[in-house]
Formats: sequence, structure tokens, C-alpha cells
Amino acid sequence: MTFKPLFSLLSSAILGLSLYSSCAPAHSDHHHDSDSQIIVNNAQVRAFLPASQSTVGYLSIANHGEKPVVLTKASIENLGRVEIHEHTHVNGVMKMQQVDSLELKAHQQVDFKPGGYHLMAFEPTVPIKVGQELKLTLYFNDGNRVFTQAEVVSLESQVEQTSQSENNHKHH
Ligand SMILES: [Cu+2]
Repeated sequence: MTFKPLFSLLSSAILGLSLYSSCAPAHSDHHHDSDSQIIVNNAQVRAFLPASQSTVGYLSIANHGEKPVVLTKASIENLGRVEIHEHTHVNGVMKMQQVDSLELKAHQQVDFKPGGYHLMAFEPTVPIKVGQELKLTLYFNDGNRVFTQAEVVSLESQVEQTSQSENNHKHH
């Protein structure tokens, strides 16, 4: 029978394919395990306003994996301290508070945006300027780390982008 050799041929072809596909995504980081499927997009940090001790950062994180992941920490190049914050409504008043971790369920995406989750950054070690790209690292509780580049934007361009997306929402 030709079944056996055909089968082994087939399985080695499948093996070759899956090896190929696991290598195919262009990961800039080779430390994390190959089954990590966390995609970070649109990272931006606002330049510090005059006399301000803190600034804010936004991004979107998507977990394309089959398992939940827990974000525990973020860091940004040239910024001494970064916290993960959320906004909550307490008796009609919007407040923000630091969170220790943020779980993303399988196939869940979380957008950090005004009025929701956001990063707060403090203590710049060197002045940061509009147009710069700063390395942003996200740390997960399984030891996984994901890197992205965050663009430093001005308050003006951030407000513009935000009001644009709010306008888009109104038309939906
Ligand atoms: Cu905050």
C-alpha cells in the first residue's frame, strides 16, 4: 500500500508549513514565546505640558490568542515611571485610578483612550519632544514582554485625533 509513505510525506509537509507560519510574523522581539499573539497598535505619548509633572499615553492592545493574558506593567524609554490607569464613574463624577493589572480575554482588544484606560507617565529622564519615537514595553504576568514604538505627539494633534474619532462615533 502507498498509504504510509504518502502519510509521512504529508505530515512532513504540514510540519514544514507550520514551522514556516510560526516564523512568518515579523517579530522585533525574540525573547517571548512563539505562541504569543499580542498585537499593540497606535501607541502615542503626549509631550509634557509646561510645568506638568505627568503626561498621558494611549494605545490599543489585542489578544489574538486562545488564552487570557494579564498586563501587569508598562514602561516607556526616557520616562522614569509609567502607571496603568482607568477612569471610573463614582456618583456621576469621573475619577481616575491606578490599576495593578488588566486582563485581556481570548480575542479581546482593549483601547487605551481618553475617558478609559490610559497610561500615565512621570519623571522624564531627558526632555521628550514631539515627533520622537520612544520604545514602549508591556509586561505580562506569564513573563511575556511586547515591545512597540510610541510616537510623541502634541496636545493639539491628540485633541484633533480624539475629536475626530468622537465625530465618527456619532455618525454610527
Ligand atoms: Cu490617569
